[in-house]
Formats: sequence, structure tokens, C-alpha cells
Amino acid sequence: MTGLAQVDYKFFPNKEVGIVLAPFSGGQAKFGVEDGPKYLLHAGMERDLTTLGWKCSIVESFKADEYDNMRRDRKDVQGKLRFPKLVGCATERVYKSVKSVAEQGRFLLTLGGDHSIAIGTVAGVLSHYPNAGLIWVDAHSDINTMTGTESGHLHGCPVSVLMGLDKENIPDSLKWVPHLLKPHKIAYIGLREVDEDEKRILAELNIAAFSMHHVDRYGINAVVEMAIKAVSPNGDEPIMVSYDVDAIDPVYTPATGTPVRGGLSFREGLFLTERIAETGRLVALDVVECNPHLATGPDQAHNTIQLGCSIARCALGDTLLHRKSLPPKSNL
Ligand SMILES: [Mn+2]
Repeated sequence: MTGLAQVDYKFFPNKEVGIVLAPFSGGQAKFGVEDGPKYLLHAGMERDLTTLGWKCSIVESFKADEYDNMRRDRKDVQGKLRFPKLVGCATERVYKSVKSVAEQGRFLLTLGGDHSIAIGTVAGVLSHYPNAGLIWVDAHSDINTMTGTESGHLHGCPVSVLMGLDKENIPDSLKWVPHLLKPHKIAYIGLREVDEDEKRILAELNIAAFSMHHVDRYGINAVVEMAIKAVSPNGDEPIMVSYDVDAIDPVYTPATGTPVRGGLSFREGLFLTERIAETGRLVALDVVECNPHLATGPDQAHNTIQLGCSIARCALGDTLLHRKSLPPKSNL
């Protein structure tokens, strides 16, 4: 149920949200994820956010078919990397859209697209909010370097590009990316399929990484508190969430490119979003990797898209009850 948002957003007193569309699939091999934004909007996202009291504006970074020719260019490879020019072009346009929406003082909701688009969103958000912390909700750590990547798909590399790891091997097409993300300003939630080289990087850089093991051991509430604390130790910094729907168990979000069993439950996936929103410091959310065309059974596309919409609603202040329904603090 959606009613008026029950959260005060300290950075957005006017409650304006820019919905940035990033219909892009060039960071991985499967077509269809470029239709994510269209399906999410069709499912009523704008209407729901309006009900929550937000003024919505839609910003198209580019059209879904704009990169079709480049997407089919088999020569766009560099070493192991696939489609580096395409990813460089598209993510730079996402970056420009995100930066301008941030400068207008609007909450940033970016709809992907595959997770390579976060190169643009995170760079744009950190350009405007240099002290923002980033919470990366994902089954994968997406921190493969240009030489460490096994698949060569750039949706597995955005975090390393944003940090400028393995800098000398970053292709020219991604040279525009400012290396604004520091290892102590990111925390992961939901990890369960991490390459060996990535495990080494996470350990060496001492990155706050909460896998499903930690969710099992401490519970989602403790994990989300630790993640918030890790990326915003002063308790007043802006927070961005980059949410790959594959963090949630494929029972609930089956229509995604790289599903991994053993993920967050439906409620864990939404609770962490509600809790981060409750800080009043959330400034940006990505919802990525919804691929309605990968559904293999009835309701699979619908369920995945609906959960994508729910994540956005929770981020923008939807709650299960009215705030005043909470018992007084002394009774908690
Ligand atoms: Mn991802």
C-alpha cells in the first residue's frame, strides 16, 4: 500500500525526484535488460511516487534503441573487455543526466539497464555529494578489474572503474570517469558469488562487505546498521544505494541476467531499503538488472518488475504503517 511518505528527506525539502532512464544492455551479453525502465514505468512507478508526495520528472539519458548498432559491433573489444566504447559512451551520458538532476536538488532514481550504468550514476552522485556513502546491494561485488575480469563484461567491473583500480588498463572510452569512490565509502549487502580476484581486492582494500553469510549470522537489521555506519560514520552524510535486483533470491526476482540462489528474502530486500530511507539521508537509488525478457514462466517478469517498483517506493518513503502508529520510544 502506498500512502503519503512517512520519512523526512533532509536533502529534499521540496520532494522532487528525477527519474533517470538508462535503458542499456552493453555491459553484459543478454538483450532485454534495456527494457527494464519501460516496464518499471509501465508498472506505475511514477504514479506510486506521486502518491507518496513526490513531484516526478523523467529524464531520458538516451533511447533504448540508440545504441543498437554499436551493441552489435563485434569489433568493440579491448583485451578481454567487451563493448568498452559502447559502455564508455552510454555511461558518460548517464553521468551527465545524473549530475544535472543532482544539481537541480532532486532525489535521483535511476532505472537500468545493466549494472555498468552505475559507472555514470555513482560518478554523478559523488561529483555533487563528495562525502556520500554508497551501499551496493548485489549478489556480486562488481569490482573486477580490467585485467582481472574473466567474462570481460563491464557490468562486473563498475566499482573498480569508479575507484580507478588497475588504472593503466582502463580503456580510453572510460577515461572520463572521475575516480571519486574511496574503498572506505562503499559497503556491500547480499554478496554470494564473488570471483577469487575480487575476494582478494575486497580483503586488501578492507572494504565493508556483508555476504549472505553475514545476513544469516547477524540478521538483516544488524547488517544494514553496520553498512550505514561504515559508509557514513559521522551520521550525517548523504547515502546512495545501487540496487541490483539479483541481490534478492531468484524465487522473487527470477527475471534477471545472473541469478544466484540463496539470496535475500522478499522482506529482507525491502526492509534494508526502508531502513536506509528512514535515516532521511538517502539521496540516490539505482534499480538495475531487471530483464523482463528472461522470464521462463508465468508471473516471472511481473514479479521481478513489481519488486523493482517496491524497492523504489521503499526508498522514497513508503512504509507499512504511519509513523505515528509506532509505539512511543519508551515502549520499544
Ligand atoms: Mn551488479
